[in-house]
Amino acid sequence: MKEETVMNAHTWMKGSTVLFTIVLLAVAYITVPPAMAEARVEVVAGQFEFTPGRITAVAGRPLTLIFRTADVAHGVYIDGHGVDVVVEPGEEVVVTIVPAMAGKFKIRCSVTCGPLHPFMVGELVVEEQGLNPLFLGSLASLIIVGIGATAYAIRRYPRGSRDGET
Ligand SMILES: [Cu+2]
Repeated sequence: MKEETVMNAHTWMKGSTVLFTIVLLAVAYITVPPAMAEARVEVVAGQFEFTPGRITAVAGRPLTLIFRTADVAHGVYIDGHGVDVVVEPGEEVVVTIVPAMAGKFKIRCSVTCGPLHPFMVGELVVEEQGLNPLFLGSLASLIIVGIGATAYAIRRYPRGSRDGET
């Protein structure tokens, strides 16, 4: 009878721990989506390059680009992202994109700005969004708790003892 009470308490504890972890998992997954804060990058267009020449982004995460020119008017055309703007001296052009998929996309100057204009090419590198670390942490703790609870239950209540045979 006493044994049974202990086992019930243990089973309840195990159950609630697993339940708690599942709730934590769900909350982490819902409240912290991979597309977290928006990223901002300032880009200066000049003869005959973009600075930085390579912009990294994460798929699904908004990226705000702030363009300026260091000299004459330049254009900014980003392959596959519908960006086609002209940046005049003294102006600031702000564009927000949400890259849909991972890959490398060319950034070209679309205004003839001088002899080396055709070589004025930059790159947008979009990376795959990784799994949320909080989600992975919750998943790991769920597995550890599960294995621990099972191992403990097997040791504590070997086959047969549950029927009161001891
Ligand atoms: Cu240019």
